[in-house]
Amino acid sequence: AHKDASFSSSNTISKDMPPHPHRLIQECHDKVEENVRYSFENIESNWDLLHQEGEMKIFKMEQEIDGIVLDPLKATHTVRKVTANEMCRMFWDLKYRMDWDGTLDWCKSLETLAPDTFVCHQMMRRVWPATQRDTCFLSHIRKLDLSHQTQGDVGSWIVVNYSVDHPDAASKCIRAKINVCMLCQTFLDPPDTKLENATRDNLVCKIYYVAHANPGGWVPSSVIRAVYKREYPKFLRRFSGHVVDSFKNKPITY
Ligand code: 6CM
Repeated sequence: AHKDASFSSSNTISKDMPPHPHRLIQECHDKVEENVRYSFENIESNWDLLHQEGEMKIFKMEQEIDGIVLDPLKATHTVRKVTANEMCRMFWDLKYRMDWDGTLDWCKSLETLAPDTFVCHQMMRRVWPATQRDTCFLSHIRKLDLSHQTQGDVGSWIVVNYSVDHPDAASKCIRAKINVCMLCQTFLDPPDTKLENATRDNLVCKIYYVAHANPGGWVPSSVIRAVYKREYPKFLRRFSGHVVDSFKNKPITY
């Protein structure tokens, strides 16, 4: 029921909460469309299971260009007691970032383009023996309308983080390039629960996370693959645990 080859930004934009206009809105539409497609693409034989833990599954596809590791990464996870909105909001909103992202020295917003879109500059922690990396990316959150293709979905949200240039993002280290997305869908368990009667115990959030990263320069492939193998499961575990803890006594937001 999840598969549909005919996504376009016009048929996934939520009618009740369309995105705010700004100078990079078309690029945001394109990245949303591309990442919705990546999220729902089938895992074929060219993907390897990197890690499995409960309902969390992380796959990678080995890919190198000129000796630089580009391994795309795809993860799916199911987390209970939270909604897609809560997951995506915590992933997007910079004020929570340092509470869950252990790979960073710092992060800051360089420019707010709209209430749902800003330019983020982040410094990654240095990983020995590689040179330190930073990233500068547009971060955009939006409500999706996937009701036409997923039965039982009571609210879908997406965050896309994709690299952009910005005059205020000067840096002395190496700039990594990213195209990352977190897409979440809320379901109710049991499925016939009335939305207005649902409690946190009825919430099931399905997560699709896709990361394309270019380290921006050579790093020994064994080092970068070891970092990914350690850090992506840690991130998904820590992030989802943090969202569950943060919202446990709060009213539900779809
Ligand atoms: O998605 C994650 N975090 C977001 C908020 O911070 C944001 C960041 C994405 C960065 C993705 C990883 C880029 C890796 C670039 C190459 C670095 C090479 C370092 C040298 C190592 C030897 O979307 C969670 C990110 C979890 C990262 C593992």
